[in-house]
Amino acid sequence: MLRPQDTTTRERKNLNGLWRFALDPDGEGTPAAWFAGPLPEASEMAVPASFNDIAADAAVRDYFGDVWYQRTVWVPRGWQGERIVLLFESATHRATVWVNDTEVVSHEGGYTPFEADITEQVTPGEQIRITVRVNNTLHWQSIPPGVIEETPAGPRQRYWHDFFNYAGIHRSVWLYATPPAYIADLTVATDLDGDNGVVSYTADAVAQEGVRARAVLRDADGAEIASADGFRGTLQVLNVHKWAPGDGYLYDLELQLINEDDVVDSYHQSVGVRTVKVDGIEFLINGEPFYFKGFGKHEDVAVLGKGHNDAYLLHDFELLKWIGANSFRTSHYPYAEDVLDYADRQGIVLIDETAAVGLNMGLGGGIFGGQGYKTFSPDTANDATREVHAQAIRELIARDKNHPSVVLWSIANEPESDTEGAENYFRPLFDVARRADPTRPVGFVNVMLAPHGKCRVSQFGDVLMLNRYYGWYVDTGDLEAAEINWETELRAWAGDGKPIIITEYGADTYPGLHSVAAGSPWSEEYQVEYLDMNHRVFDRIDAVVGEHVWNFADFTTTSGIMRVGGNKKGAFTRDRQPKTAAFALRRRWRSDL
Ligand code: BDP
Repeated sequence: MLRPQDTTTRERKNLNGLWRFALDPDGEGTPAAWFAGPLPEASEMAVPASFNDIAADAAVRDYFGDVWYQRTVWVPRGWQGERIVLLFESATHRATVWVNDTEVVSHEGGYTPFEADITEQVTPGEQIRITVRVNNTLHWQSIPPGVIEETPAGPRQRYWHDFFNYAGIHRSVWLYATPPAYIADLTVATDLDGDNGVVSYTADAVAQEGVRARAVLRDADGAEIASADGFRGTLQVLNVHKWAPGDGYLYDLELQLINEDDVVDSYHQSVGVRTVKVDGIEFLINGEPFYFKGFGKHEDVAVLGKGHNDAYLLHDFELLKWIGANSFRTSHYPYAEDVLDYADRQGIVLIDETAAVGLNMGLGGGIFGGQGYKTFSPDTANDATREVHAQAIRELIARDKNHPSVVLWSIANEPESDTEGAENYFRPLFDVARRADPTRPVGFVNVMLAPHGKCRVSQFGDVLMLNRYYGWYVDTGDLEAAEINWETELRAWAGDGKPIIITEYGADTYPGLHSVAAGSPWSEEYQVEYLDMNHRVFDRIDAVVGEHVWNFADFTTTSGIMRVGGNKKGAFTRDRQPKTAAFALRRRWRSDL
């Protein structure tokens, strides 16, 4: 599936704005066919946004089940004879869509796009009604998982990940048109050959008889520098300007479908020419050792929840630049595609993660209240869950494969990984990722409960990604003990001979809480002492090739005795003001100051 764009042969219409909206707590909408007419008793809802925090109403905020979105739209009258497609960049966690009275598509998974060819359902120049049933319930066969538990006060949604279950239509919705013969997919891979670059491409087309393909590569100034004929081919880039961390130089690859001498479809793909390789304990970008400096982030802001917002996108990247970060992880789900496009242009490096978070009942007991479930079993995370997980990996890679910023796939965050069930669950998922993308390393993020010697899944990864909280969840307030214990564990991992990225380390910090007493958890001073201790350990171990502080900014979670208005491990507050630790990180990461 290609992202909609305007080209000489394509046109798109953005459907963001206010949609009609209704909760459906009694599940009436489907039997009563709410799609067949105006939504009854509808209010209005912003798209893109999470619906949870828009209304000042706990019943909306904590709602789970079906919600309905609806709007009408005029199909542009110039689209006669074109193929017309309706695309959602995401709907969390699943959706079914109707155009007028006809169901056109259903999709599982809250963070990847889906589309429907609606050419047969529409007439250019006429109005259509689009109705979407979004469902945000988490269960054992969703990624991420959850359960509905009966309580004396009624059913409650429980889940085991540490961020709020924001839901709704979080990203753009598009109506777009292509010619009937169209480019359906395009994959690029790049390599370096001395001073020159190599761009290989493969295209799929739904083509009419006699249509041929041509690829034209242009530099950032628009000058044509190479071209090739065919649905697959290789282009040489003399004296290539490489894509590199901090230098988001992009070429433009235009793929054309040509009938006789007419270009019948044209699609543009930006291309960053770079290589990624793991070699021993090194993580190489363009053959040079790369050290990850940055954060695990979240898509999480006031009012919008997980709704994409361009102003926050730019501001967050400005703060990354200010603090000297060169990378982040899209914890704990695929982010909006605008984020990846911008990372490409900014030369920010990404670890790209699926929404497989909370597959760990060991953690459920300690932090989020006793659960009493077994993670992997026929009744809990099972073969059907793994198939949904596999599909989430395929869809992530299909969507993000052409982004030079993405250098590493993370197929899960902190799953149970010290049992036979975990080993059996994960082994084939690594194969799924490698088949979908043979060009990038693959890993998963290991949890403290599965330390070196116990973890049975890290053997499958090209890179070790570790989340550790020595000095926070263990050795709380005792950084001397934490330093010894952390270094001991890390040295054991270093013995595996793979590069290690510390994908999480962090301490909750209440902004404005200060203490002159060393070792005072929650204070701004303790966050700095805690980070300093971690950095001393990392700097002593060669295999450590990256440090991602948890978290870039404070974020919203479910309520609980461990959370004070959310998770407060941010270097920045939720409204992006720096804590003292932000200045400490800036001093460490900015070599130019
Ligand atoms: C890890 C999780 C992350 C949490 C973090 C924490 O990967 O989602 O928010 O720890 O406890 O367990 O702050």
